Amino acid sequence: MANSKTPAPSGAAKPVTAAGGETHQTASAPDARLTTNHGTPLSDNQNSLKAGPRGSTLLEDFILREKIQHFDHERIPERIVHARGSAAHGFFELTKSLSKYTRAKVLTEVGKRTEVFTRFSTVAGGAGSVDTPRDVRGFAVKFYTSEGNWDLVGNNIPVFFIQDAIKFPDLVHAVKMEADRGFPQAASAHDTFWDFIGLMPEATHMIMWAMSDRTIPRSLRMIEGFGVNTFRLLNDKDEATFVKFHWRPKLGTQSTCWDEAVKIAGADPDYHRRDLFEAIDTGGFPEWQLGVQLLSQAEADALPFDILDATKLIPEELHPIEVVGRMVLDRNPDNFFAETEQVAFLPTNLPPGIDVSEDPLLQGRLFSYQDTQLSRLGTVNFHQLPINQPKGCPFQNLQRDGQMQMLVPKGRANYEPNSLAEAGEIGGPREDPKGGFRTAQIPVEDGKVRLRPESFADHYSHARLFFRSQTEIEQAHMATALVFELSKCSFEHVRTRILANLRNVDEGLAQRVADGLAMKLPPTSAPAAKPQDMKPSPALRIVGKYPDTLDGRSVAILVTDGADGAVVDAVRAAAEADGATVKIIAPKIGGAKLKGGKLLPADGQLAGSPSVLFDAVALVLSEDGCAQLLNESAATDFVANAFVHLKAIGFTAEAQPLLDKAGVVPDDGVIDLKAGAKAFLPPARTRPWAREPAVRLLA
Ligand code: HDE
Repeated sequence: MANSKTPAPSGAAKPVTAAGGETHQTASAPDARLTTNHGTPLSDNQNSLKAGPRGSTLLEDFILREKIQHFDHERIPERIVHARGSAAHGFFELTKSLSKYTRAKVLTEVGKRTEVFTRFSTVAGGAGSVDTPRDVRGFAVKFYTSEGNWDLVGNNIPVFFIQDAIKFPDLVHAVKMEADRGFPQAASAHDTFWDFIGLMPEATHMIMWAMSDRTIPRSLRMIEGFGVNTFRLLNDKDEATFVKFHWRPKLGTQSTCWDEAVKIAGADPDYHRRDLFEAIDTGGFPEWQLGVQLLSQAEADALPFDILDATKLIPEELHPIEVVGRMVLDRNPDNFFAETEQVAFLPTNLPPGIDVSEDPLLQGRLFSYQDTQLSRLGTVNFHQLPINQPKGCPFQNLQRDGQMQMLVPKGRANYEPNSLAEAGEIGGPREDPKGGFRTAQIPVEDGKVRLRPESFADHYSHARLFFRSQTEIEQAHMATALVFELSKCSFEHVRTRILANLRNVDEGLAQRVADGLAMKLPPTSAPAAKPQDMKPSPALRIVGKYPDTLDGRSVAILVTDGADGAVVDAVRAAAEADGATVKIIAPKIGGAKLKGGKLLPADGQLAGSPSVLFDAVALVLSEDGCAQLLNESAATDFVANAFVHLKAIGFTAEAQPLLDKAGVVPDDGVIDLKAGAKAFLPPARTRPWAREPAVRLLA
């Protein structure tokens, strides 16, 4: 049927536009006009070529075919893991030289800025899944160093589920959507995951981290990062030192509550992506310190566990973390697909002076990432994509051709050695024995075996260390998370096996989880090695370490018509002076008419801006405005959720009926704003943890 806006066919052979003159934008300058992919300028981008104005479309229309065909192929396979990600450009600046340990320029040239591209991700969900499931976060940094790219492809948790790469496909199959039903998406709370975990006691330490608040982060700007695997640094004399890499966020490590994370998923599925983008867009550049733990072979040998085992961490109380640089992310990508989607991280991208260890998890990763890019990006030439190309140094060799070859190499010689350079021809690049990449000379001791070393056998001491190092609040959250996840498992034997394993971590924890499930504690499972008590590491906590400002956080001020503008201004000024972003939320997006008649424009409408999206809230209402909100569930939810999610609530006296209806009970985090807007800041900077037992039955 003809589009109603399309002028009736006149019989004249003049082009007909669908949208009419107003939206039919034209250009005649060559650099402004639309073309096909091969450069032919278009005269009409509104209509396909048809047999008559109301007739069938012609196969001849190569312009339509090219456009539709390109569109049909716009998607590439998403990453098998870490599919959902967000990224940014920035720089790394070295503040302390590691020249004693490495010859890598990126770690020896103090003050030099190296460009980086950093991609954060969830692990289990697909590319279109939400940002806030309980999940590990990927933290992958590509440093464009002057000696080639260095990719530090890490996570926000310093250990991993498994010890050997051969178990990775099993782990990922178990956590992803179940094979027959295709759900749940982006969730570990289901039978196959916990079945696998129960049968793989080596995962227990990682499970302690996964059940902690670290896996429900407040912001990607507020996560730590870890290289996880052990690497080596090699100095000028090729002497090797073990190294563990750490990223520490300037804004501190901060988390949400589980119920809050669940509700954010509905309110804003792009919560973390938006937060990162908007922070950078408004000049609030996220920053991290890079720290290293350095260990000689003798120091590694003295550890009561194997430094090659990625299920173990080295407590920083035992080997301190030395800060050697900082990373700042200061530019959003120009194009999500070209950069964030097409970036290819490879743990094998190592500049001279940084080398791998024999960690069997890392060894498998050395193959996997290169391999996966071939199916994801489709060609061995993926390194030629702008986001993957080395910068500030040439990349050249005698590899040739392949699909989508973008380069035009010159010369006759495509082999090495060759002697054509001497004949005046281009002979190509040559190896550099001194400055090139060299592998650490590590003696190979044994014959070929397919077995797990005895030194990897202890699966519980570190899980115990992590649990016992936490504050009581964090321990309660872990126990509660375990109860939640296991309650989603329909097979009783799956739950029972986890309980049996937990007894090796901590009897109290196992009992709490059993009580939370209303199950009996089963006999303890037999550990491969007897768990040891290690000295607790308070460095592993989050609670009690929130920074003493609102830097990077957000405050909502809920207003109604007739609200007192002076109070709004005072709260806004105090919160902004403390570093927060302030948003005005009103029942209508047009804003609220304040006492005195002035219109205060709103940043968000109440129903679409629930309190889960903010770190603290202030209720500046008029008596009438409050009376109306008593009949609006979005308003009661706004207040009730702020309360149960342990947020500071500032209020004017007129808001009391709403506080009462929402079940808010006065405590240190509920602040009458007549005491002054500043009184609202201290509870807003943290979470009033003491409130939690009053609002949640914790395990
Ligand atoms: Fe990955 N991992 N991984 N992984 N991983 C991938 O590579 C793999 C592991 C990590 O933002 C894939 O390009 C194996 C540990 C991040 O693009 C794939 C093993 C750590 C990212 C792959 C591991 C990570 C990936 C999928 C066990 C923390 C996202 C797409 C031996 C140190 C990078 C891709 C980005 C991505 C394989 C274990 C971190 C399939 C085989 C341990 C941050 O190659």
